[in-house]
Amino acid sequence: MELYCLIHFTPTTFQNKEWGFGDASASLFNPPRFDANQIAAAAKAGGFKGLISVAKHHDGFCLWPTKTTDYNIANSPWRDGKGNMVKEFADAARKQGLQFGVYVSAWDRNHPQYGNPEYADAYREQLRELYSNYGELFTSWHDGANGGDGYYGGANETRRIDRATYYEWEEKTWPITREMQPTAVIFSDIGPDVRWVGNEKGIAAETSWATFTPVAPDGGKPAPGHIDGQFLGSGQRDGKYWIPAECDVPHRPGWFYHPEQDDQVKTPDQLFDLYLNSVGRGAAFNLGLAPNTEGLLHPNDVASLKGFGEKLTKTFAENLAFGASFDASNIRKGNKKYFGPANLLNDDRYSYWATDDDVTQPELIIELKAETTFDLIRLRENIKLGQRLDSAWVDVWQDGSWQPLAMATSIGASRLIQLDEPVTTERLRLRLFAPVAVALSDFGLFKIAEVDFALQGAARTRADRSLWRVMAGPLRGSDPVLAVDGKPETFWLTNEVDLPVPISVDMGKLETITGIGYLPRQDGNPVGLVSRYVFETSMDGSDWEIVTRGEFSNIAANPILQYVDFGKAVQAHYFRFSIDAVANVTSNRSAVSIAEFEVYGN
Ligand code: FUL
Repeated sequence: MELYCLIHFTPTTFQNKEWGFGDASASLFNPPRFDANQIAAAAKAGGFKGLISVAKHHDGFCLWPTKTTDYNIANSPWRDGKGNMVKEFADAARKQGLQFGVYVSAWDRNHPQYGNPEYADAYREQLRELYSNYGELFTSWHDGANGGDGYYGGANETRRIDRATYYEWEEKTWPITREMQPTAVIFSDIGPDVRWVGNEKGIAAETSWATFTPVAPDGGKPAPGHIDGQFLGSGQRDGKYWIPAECDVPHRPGWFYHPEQDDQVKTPDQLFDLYLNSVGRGAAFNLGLAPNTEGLLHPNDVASLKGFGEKLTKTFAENLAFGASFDASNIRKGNKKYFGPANLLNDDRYSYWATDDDVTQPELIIELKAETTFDLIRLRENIKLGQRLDSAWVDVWQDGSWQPLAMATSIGASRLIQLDEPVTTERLRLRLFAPVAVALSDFGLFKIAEVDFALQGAARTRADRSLWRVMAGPLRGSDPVLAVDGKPETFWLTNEVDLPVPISVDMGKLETITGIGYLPRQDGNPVGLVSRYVFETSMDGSDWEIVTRGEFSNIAANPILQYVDFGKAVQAHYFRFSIDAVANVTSNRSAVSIAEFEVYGN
């Protein structure tokens, strides 16, 4: 399918949070203008082929009237408690000709029995309900976040589970999917059908294999949220199972709608780059859509999806290689009809050019019908016969000899190679390298189309940092000034210290503050990512007042700028940001890091 969308919408949206704690009243959930058709039509315009409803996120609120918990849509005021949002999404998807799937978070921060066998049974019952009443599903999506603090029916505590055994994925849970939705692919960190690519940036590795052997960090049995992630992005050439990757990435910085991110919606060009780095590397592209509190996608999101769809349609409207003649160094059994290179130009992804078994490094000379300008090359293997190609090289005929133009590794279901600049030529050569006979289904040349697009909305005003003086106690580690130097690539990092760790700033003048921003380190290293904090202000540097405290959820998987809006203006001369907890660290000793810390005014 290559392209589909994932919709995050729960009471969490109405709290302007990323991860709901599980304690939001169901009465919050009342989007006055909710329209599943607006969302499905926008996805369709973007060229997407399926919709996945987050039927339940970590907060535990069920968007359908379930028998398994009272924390569900029937107890919200929306449609007078008679609504079923999963149903509305499913119907809207089908009306647009899109397939439909469900995401049901295994972690449930509301359920009183979370951690006990009763909850694991209830979770399976939730899957049964969703597998029964919404037609054929194309996917059942399981994320890896599991266990931690939550409301848990009022207990307000931290609950850890054994990720390898608690849900009995293979023994009890996935067999339900196989039985009730046999054509749905199961997505999770470990597959078994489609694997997480290991980041939430929308990018697969440059060399990317569909074959993969999942193992737990301790070398034992893996499970969602319990996997050695080092090969998630690239897969493994000698992997034991066929588990291609899916790249999930939100359209906005966060998965849920936050009004302050209205001007940070990814543009059509950015989406196209992600398309090249996901679909163009043989993976699927799953784009997160976030309805606002009205129950609609913001106009920026709608416009960007439309622009992306136009860019895809225009770019791929015509394969510029059509009409080319081919000269292949070998054709399997000499049978041109079944195995000849003319098959490269039809739309059938399973008709192909193949070589004899002992020809593993064939060449193809391509004479285009006229001089042609292109900046994108597409290669596809007949993926039913596996991912055979180690690499492909494209050369161009120039001044009487072949000059290397482009190359790619691990071709797979689809490989898109963008050139640094457009090239004009009439004559090309393709060289393929595989350990076995090749089975190439597609050769395409395209010119990337331009589309007009402008985001609406003004950016926030950042407070001036030139007078700031930073104090962070007598800690070893890098200079805390790096946290406020305006350079996202540098960061303050301490040695292991007792939490909480405060960093305080004398702003040098009186400021009016309406929000703060924490940018986690951007080098990909997960050490020291702040997950809980307290923010205080002061007029004199000795009397402090708490303005806000909270959690930066999902920071390890998606380390983006964390913006906190106070919903009011606060006057201060000093502020103190205390780091209470760090992602993936359970003890109260840890290193902490900050790439940038900002305060915002009106
Ligand atoms: C993650 C979750 O923790 C995020 O909130 C989001 O739902 C993403 C798609 O999966 O694991």
